Amino acid sequence: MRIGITCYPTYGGSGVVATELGIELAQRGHEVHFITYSQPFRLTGREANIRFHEVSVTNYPLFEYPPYDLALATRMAEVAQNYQLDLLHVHYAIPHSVSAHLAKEMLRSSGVHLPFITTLHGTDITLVGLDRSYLPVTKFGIEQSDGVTAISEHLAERTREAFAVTRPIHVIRNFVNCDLYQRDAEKRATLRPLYAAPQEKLLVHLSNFRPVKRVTDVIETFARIAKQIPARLMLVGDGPERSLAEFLAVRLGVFDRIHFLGKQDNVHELLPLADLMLMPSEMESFGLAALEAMACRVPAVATRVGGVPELIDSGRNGLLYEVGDVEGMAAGALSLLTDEALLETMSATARRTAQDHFCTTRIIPRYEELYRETIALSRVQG
Ligand code: GMT
Repeated sequence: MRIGITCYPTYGGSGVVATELGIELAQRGHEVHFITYSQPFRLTGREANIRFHEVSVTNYPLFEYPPYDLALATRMAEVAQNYQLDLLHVHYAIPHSVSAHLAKEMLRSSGVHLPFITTLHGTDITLVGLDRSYLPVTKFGIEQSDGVTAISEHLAERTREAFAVTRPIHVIRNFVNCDLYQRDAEKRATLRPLYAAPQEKLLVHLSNFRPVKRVTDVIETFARIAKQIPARLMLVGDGPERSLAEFLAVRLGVFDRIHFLGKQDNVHELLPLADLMLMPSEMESFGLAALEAMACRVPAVATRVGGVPELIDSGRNGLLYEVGDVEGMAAGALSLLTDEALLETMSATARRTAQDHFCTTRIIPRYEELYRETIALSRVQG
């Protein structure tokens, strides 16, 4: 198949999922065209079967707000026509589904059919999409899509409720490449000493440091852990809450125990070095960061929100707490970090969960199947 993919190409779970999906599809022999405003950060640009088409927005003094959505629709239509795309798959509803709809209508007048699928990732529904100024257009984009997927049952349900959507929403959960994301004893022995001494436990948090991630709860939890046992924390990512996190780390006396690593492209090399992940988010429609950690045998201490319970079964492959319960999260983390056998069992179960349910080998065929069905149906409907 020839598939166009549009996403936010910079840091963020939806961009990661879209890019990894494109890479996996290309490896399976499909021709993949990324139509985005910059090259997705996990792409090297040298992958076979993948092309990148940049969307550039022309500015003009009259435009206080340059019309990105229109430039995107135009580029989608051009790429679809020039490369005879079978389908467009957009990630994050706003504005991508509306631009895709416009592109589809532009092409229809020249007799070209371009079905499109929208994947909902979370904040496009739970935060941005619910804003009154975006709600009607988000609903419209979802309804005009030829296929809709959501990354968890929770998100599918929220979408049905909030937007009164009656059309089918296919739940296709986040996935991880279990060959890339795994613990390698040799690499761990070489790299772990860069971040922690042998007697120290190593925790990790990975996010875009937005308020919804509650990075300050990561610091509060870690400070309680570091009071009891020798421990260090790797903070991977960057964003608006970083200075607040640094300020709190200084105030709680743990700044020198924390590695602020900023944005990193090689998270599959960093995650396996840790013993435990902290993900105390206010909301997570799935929690891709926890899945990536679990594939590397790193269980997560997380919050019982959104789609997280569809991934973490508390007490078996991780631990779940209420939002803001930093005392509980610290106590839970300590109970694992001070019991080698328990941590080992939970680490193995976390890896097995990733392998049995969320590996690319299980999830990618579901997207391929949906693409085939959608293309076939759109040909019948003309
Ligand atoms: O979490 C973010 O702030 C980024 C956001 C995105 O859309 O880029 O992530 C969402 O999509 C991820 C991939 O599907 C999910 O794993 C995250 O749980 C989801 N984030 C939220 O729902 C807050």
